[in-house]
Amino acid sequence: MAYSKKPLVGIIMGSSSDSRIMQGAAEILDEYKIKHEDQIVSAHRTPARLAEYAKHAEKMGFKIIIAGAGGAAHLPGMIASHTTIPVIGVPILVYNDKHPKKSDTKFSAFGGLDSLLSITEMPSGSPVVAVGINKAGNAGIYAMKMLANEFPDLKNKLQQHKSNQHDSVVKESDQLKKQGLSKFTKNKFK
Ligand code: C2R
Repeated sequence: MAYSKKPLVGIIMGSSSDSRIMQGAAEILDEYKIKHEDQIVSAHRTPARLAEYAKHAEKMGFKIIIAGAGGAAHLPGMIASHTTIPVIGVPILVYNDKHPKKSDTKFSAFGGLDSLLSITEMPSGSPVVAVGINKAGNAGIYAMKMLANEFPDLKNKLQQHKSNQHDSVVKESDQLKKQGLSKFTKNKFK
């Protein structure tokens, strides 16, 4: 069962290169049948479109916006300045393979800390929450938690998610105990 006919969550990202990370949020929402709409919007590259997107998000009635961006990650903060919809920021460790020959420019020089700080260090009065660097899946889970206030069935699903996590840790611990650390590690990471 889907929770609504219309999307409840808007997922945006600064560039197509972020899609490999941001799909982690979509995976979780899809698993729990929460509809989302996905777009590329950049505060830097498409500033007018950013303002239009905020209006679109309000019109669509999105409950949450998940915004991922790397480097000078102004997208989450700027979208938050255009709307009252809560924004969850996903700091992205820039991996730019558009210039494969310049291997030293592939990764952000600051390892994602640049994006994290750009997202979290908002001025007083304009908050954006953020998950860890590249942790788009956590943004999906957090969005579910917020939606569970409105859709009680999602609370049960979150409970189930927690209990699955618990069971998988216990299962691995049993294997580790049985096989011993060396054998377990060789098998797990072969
Ligand atoms: P390219 O791979 O397209 O060069 O983008 C994107 O999120 C991406 O991680 C490199 C990085 O630039 C980021 N970007 C932003 C914004 N727009 C694009 N941080 C923004 O408006 O905040």
